Amino acid sequence: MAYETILVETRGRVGLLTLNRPKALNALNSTVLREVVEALQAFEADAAVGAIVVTGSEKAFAAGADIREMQPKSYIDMYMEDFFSGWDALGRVRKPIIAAVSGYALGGGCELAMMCDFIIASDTAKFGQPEITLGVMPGMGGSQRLTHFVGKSKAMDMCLTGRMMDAAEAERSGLVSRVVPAADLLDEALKAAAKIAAFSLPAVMMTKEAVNRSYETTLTEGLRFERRVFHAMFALEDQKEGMAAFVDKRSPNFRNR
Ligand code: CO8
Repeated sequence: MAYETILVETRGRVGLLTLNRPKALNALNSTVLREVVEALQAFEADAAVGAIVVTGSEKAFAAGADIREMQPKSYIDMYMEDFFSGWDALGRVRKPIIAAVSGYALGGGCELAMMCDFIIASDTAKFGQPEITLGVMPGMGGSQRLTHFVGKSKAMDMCLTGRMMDAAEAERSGLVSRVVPAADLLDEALKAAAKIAAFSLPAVMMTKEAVNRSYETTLTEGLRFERRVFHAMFALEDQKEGMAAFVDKRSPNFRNR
């Protein structure tokens, strides 16, 4: 499938999606949205893919929603189109998605990274929600997800001043899981994804679902959900294999991948 604004390939069992609108620093317009969602749904449906990496260029993961596309729109345009609600489709992808972020991840770019399951950043990464400088506010989850990641004080600081956060601060604040040298970013992200993709896919998907549940519910309900899913995993062939392999002191050979 040929896309206009993204590149898509598979490396072993990892699906790799690269945002590719270099002239606009990967600004997210409607075409990017349609293509990203289509490509992720294709990875989701492909039994040969066990994990996904989303990345951009060295200079920009994505510099935000496309300001030129949004500029002429009226309230009624935004409302009737339910502008950018299409990005909600990312939340329905059940396979794990790693964001590999180098350079600018601003506005919608930061929000796209936060929609992924975790973020590996290069030491050149810069995160920010600069919408306030444009007379608006985050509209793809930034005011909510950033607050969950970094807490109220830092989220307020980022959203109200529009300042950028460098990679070291992003790691300190819990926005990213690890920071690696820029030259190693893609390799490290692919390595992490390949590791995940070698595990039992149903176990991986259930784990993702359980961690995400913690954002949506109370501790008591979350713990109940975790226990139910944990019990259900004893119906998996891969549980038998994983535990037998440990006891036999050999590597597991997971079937459900
Ligand atoms: N949209 C459109 N074009 C962009 C964007 C963008 N977000 N960012 C960069 N570009 C374009 C520039 O216009 C420029 O194009 P051209 O060469 O044709 O003039 C090209 O990319 C290169 O950019 P610069 O020359 O500005 O590159 P610099 O290295 O000088 O600066 C920056 C890089 C600092 C990243 C700068 O480009 C910048 O500040 N960009 C805008 C960042 C921003 O404000 N992002 C937030 C956008 S708003 C948003 O994301 C809201 C999300 C919620 C929407 C959901 C609604 C429901």
